[in-house]
Amino acid sequence: MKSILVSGAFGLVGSELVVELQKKYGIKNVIALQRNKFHNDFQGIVEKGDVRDFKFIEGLVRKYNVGTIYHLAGLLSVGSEKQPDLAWDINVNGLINILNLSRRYKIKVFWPSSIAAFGNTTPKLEVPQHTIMEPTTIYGVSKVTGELLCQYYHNRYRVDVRSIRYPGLNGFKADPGDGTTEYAIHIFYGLIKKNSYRCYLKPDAKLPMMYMDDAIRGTIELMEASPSKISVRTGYNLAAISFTPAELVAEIKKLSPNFRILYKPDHRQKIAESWPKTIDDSKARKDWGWREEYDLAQMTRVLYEGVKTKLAVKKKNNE
Ligand code: AKB
Repeated sequence: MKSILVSGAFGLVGSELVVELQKKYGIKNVIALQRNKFHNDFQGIVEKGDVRDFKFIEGLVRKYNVGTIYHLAGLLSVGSEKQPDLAWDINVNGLINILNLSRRYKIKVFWPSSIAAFGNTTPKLEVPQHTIMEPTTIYGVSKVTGELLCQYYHNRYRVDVRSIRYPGLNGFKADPGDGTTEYAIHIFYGLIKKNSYRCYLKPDAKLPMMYMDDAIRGTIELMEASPSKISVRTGYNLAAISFTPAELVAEIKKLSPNFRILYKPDHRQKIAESWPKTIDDSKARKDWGWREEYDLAQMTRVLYEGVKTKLAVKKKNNE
């Protein structure tokens, strides 16, 4: 079979996606690409390089006979606001390189969009698939641009590119990135380390979220769906659970009743306020059968156990 290249392979999504792809397609058929951060215990093929370097990525495509790219490399919302030029360069120019390679070598592509593509003028509740998209962050601007590029490359060059507007994704295998929804992962580190957390969002900041296993399964299902089922070439709305920090804290308190939370909203609250609270994902459900499995209580339990085990292993290794 042709091989699968994953950029951003050791990021929050990549760390879990690569393992699932290896299980499904074989360890020899998955190439993990990362710009700088490496996991020493990684089992599999790994390449170090930058998605902005067209010649380098083209070299990988030829060397490994790549047929599919999961192009995950990119900066998140908060990190992008710190370095808008870099965010544009990586998020947009990196994607253009991947799309041009896909056009030339007939590669199938997955690229993640985000709820950050929405903005203050988007309806807050049950956001439809087609709606107003006027994001306020450079990250959101790069996501709307990316979605339109994907649709353009599909319409003009028949590139088989597929995308999801990811909600906040919560997993424990990789360290959380520099995003806004990531409080919902950081809170578990606070819980395990000191039974407390200082939250940078208000208690009622409701956001669309999803447990990582659902996101990984949904991503692979989208990529495996027959092209005849794909009617959206921008980014599919995908929903699972929407919750506020206060609702998450209530779940955490069922596991650790003395958990303490301090709310100190900062600039990230404004970003959260510009995003919707709930998403209408009926198109993804109808087109390719999307269904989430984890609710808030299940997600809270697995994140609690996962982060607890991870930190215990880390501590043991440092002793
Ligand atoms: C972020 O908060 O920046 C990301 C996202 C919703 O895309 N988690």
